[in-house]
Amino acid sequence: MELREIELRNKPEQMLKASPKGTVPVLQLGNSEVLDESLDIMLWALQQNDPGQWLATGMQDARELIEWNDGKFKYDLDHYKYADRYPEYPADYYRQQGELFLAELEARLNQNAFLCGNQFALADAAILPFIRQYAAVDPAWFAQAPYPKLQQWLDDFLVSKLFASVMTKHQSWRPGNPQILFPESGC
Ligand SMILES: N[C@@H](CCC(=O)N[C@@H](CS)C(=O)NCC(=O)O)C(=O)O
Repeated sequence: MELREIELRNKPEQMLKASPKGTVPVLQLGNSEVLDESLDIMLWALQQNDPGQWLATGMQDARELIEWNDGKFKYDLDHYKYADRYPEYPADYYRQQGELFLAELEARLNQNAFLCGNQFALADAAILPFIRQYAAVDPAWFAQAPYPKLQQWLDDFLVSKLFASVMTKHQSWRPGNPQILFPESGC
C-alpha cells in the first residue's frame, strides 16, 4: 500500500480527481475503484485481514451505533466544538445534546468491556476518535463528568500501541516525493 499524506488546505489534484468530494480518507484500489468513506475503508481493510476479529460479533448492533455516532452525535459534536459559529444556543446546550450518546456508551461499558461485547472491535475503533474530540473540547469538564467507564475506555485507547501506531506523522505527499509504502521495510 502506498500512503499519501495530504494537507487539507492544499489538496492535490490527484486526490480530487479520485474523489471530488475532497474529504479524507480516500482509498484507491488497484482496479481504480475508490472508497471515500472511512467506514467503507475500515470494512474493506478488515475483509482483507482481521487479526483482532473486529468483524466477528454484533455487526448489526455495531452498524447502528456507528450510524448514531456519524449522524446525530457528530452533528452535536461539531456544534459543541464550534459553538461560537452557532450562537442560537450556548456551548453547554450542544454538550448536553452529545451527552445522550455518551450515556448510551457508558451503559454499554457497564455491561461489557467494549461497546459491542467483550473484545475491542469495529464500533470501538470507529467511535473512539469522536469521543476523543468531544473530551478535548473541555477536558476539565469531561474528567469530572459522570462517565467513569467511558473515561477509562478512552484513556486505555490513548495509551495503547494501536493509537500510537496510527498517529505517526508523515511528510505531505507531492508528486515525485519518495513514496511511503506499507508494510514498511523491516516490518
Ligand atoms: N463521512 C466522512 C467524513 C470525512 C471528513 O469529513 N473528513 C474531514 C477530515 S476529518 C475532511 O476531510 N474535511 C475536508 C476539509 O477539511 O477540507 C468519512 O468518514 O470519511
